[in-house]
Amino acid sequence: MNKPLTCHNYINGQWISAKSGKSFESLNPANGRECIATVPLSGSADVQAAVTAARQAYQSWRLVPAPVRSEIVHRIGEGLLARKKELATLMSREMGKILTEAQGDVQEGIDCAFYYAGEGRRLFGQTTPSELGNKFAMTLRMPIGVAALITPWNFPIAIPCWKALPALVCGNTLIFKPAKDVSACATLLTEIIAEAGVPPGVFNLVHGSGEEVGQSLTSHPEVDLVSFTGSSQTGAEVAAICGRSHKRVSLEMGGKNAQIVMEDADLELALEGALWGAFGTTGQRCTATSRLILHRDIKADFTAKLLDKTRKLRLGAGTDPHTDVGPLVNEAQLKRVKYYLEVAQDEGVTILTGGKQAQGEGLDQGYFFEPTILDGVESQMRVAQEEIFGPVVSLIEVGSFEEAIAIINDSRYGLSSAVYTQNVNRAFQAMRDIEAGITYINGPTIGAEVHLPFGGVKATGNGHREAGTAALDIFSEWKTVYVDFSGQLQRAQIDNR
Ligand code: UN1
Repeated sequence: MNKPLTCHNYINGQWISAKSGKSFESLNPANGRECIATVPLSGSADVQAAVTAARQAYQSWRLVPAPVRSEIVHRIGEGLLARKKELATLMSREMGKILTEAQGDVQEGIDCAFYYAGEGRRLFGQTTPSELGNKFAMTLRMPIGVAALITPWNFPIAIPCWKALPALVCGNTLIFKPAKDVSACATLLTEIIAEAGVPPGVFNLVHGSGEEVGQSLTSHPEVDLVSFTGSSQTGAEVAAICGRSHKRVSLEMGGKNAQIVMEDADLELALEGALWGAFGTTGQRCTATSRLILHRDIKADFTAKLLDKTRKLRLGAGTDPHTDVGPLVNEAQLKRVKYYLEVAQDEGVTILTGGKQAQGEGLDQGYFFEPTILDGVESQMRVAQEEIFGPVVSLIEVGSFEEAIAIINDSRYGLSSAVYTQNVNRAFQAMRDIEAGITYINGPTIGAEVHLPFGGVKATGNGHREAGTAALDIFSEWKTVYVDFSGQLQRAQIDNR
């Protein structure tokens, strides 16, 4: 076991403890007895210090030319690249995902940095003719101010980067509140951001709970924008608080993503996709496949093969290179997944494989759950409607493409979706008719790239998209500018008529 790290808050360019002097521990989910880090348990006084610093720094940061701001973002990318292995290993120890996926998570942050570094030299607005002579019209992207970034534990580097890097390029100053389970990863990320040359107060880190730190950021009158990724339930509360004080709020919430496999699909490809989509990251992605909608003609064959592949998945610590599926992130998640297995039994579904906490050598001290396949699931059942966030996938049988589309849309969520078919007409109908922010044709529900918009419809989002140029619309505000060089009063809609 390595010696636990000591984490600090990062406020106004200083690494400091919580004002309360209290701390909590971040534990290894593969071995709950290993403490990864001790972390400041912050409260509203720490939030206040961070907001004051961010508010003050905003006055100069907003005036730094965007191409200069983006050079710092480029250096953040270089820092992430140089420390990719170190970050990935720490992530694997701290939240359990397997090493290759942890490296992918860091890579997503690197991609994001290099993408938004370029954006600093674009940040395009529009120029457009005025309806009046000798008058010029254009739009400019303006920063919003102080932004709070509240992020989850499942993508400890990628998701904070999706938020922080476009926000910095746009000229905002930030307060980062990571999930408690990934405090050490957040600290290392902050170290890299600080070393890249972000001026004091521009990027602040406050560790602690959602109830304390999250709540106090969301309700703080000097915070102008909240960008939140987490559950739909918490997102609704965040939005309600922000709504009352006219804060901009961007929400990325739950999913109940499905993969359709039609009778004409390339079955081997669909199988690989299902396995990766359902059990990659132990099912703990917002984009994870939690429903498999299978055409009845291929269902038996597909299910038998899926079962065979699922049973071969090796559980273990994410840091072990032989592991396919790591632990759940903490005890609460383990309880949640166990609870849904009770629900499944009450609903009368068949557990084809898995269904319980995993036992065995190397597994007893961790939060391991067996990869689970539920059969005989009907669309209205709770296991087909509610987000489980674990290695559990439900099989739903359909008799036609139309029925498959109806079932995929029978959800309060709408993040990711996938359709496996060789029929081009069906593929295009699916692109048009599926109610989701993301649709994959012949690919799994996971695997979004940083230069395209990411987000969902219905209870998944509130109309915003992260990543790509879409993120700039979260972190900047349009200013419309008219320049009249006629030297006289010109009245729009009235003169020249
Ligand atoms: C998430 O689970 O919140 O598309 C993010 C994917 C990843 C990002 C997932 N690139 O699965």
